[in-house]
Amino acid sequence: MKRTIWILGTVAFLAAAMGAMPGAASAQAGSSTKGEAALAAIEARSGSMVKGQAEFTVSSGKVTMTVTVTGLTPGSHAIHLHEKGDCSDPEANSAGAHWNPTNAQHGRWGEGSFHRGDIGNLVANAAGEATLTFATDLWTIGGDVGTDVIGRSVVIHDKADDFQTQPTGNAGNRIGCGVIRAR
Ligand SMILES: [Cu+2]
Ligand SMILES: [Zn+2]
Repeated sequence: MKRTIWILGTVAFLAAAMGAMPGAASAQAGSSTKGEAALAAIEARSGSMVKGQAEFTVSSGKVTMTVTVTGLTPGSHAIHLHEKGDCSDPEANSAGAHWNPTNAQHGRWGEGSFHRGDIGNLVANAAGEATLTFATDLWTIGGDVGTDVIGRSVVIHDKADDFQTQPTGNAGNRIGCGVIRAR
């Protein structure tokens, strides 16, 4: 009897361990992470007044991102997807580098070499408001790890992206950050 209980316990443990493996997790992802929409709530960092959101939807094989932000200084501000879904640091350094699953050079989206997170620049009006709509078939919501935006972060910078300086675009401080979550 004792031995039977031990075996059952081992089976339960193995089942739990397999559930945590990447292969098994993707089979479960249908209900939890593979979806048609995602959202990042953008919060202020580096002492800024930035607030906003980035919404992601899927249509005809493309992901469309719609960003609305307030609290910016008028003018251009770099916006990127960064590799880590972690905005906990006061200066958003926890978000890591630009999302770059293809090991590319930083650049301008759609021209030569560019990171998968190199969205470009937001342009804020005199009231500090900016909106941007961006669509691409290079991203997915819940697809392959090299395309999946879930678990990345949206980062907004103090300065404009110059599309040349490696590996950051010389965009300065990280003034807004939001983790991209399935919804
Ligand atoms: Cu950035
Ligand atoms: Zn980049």
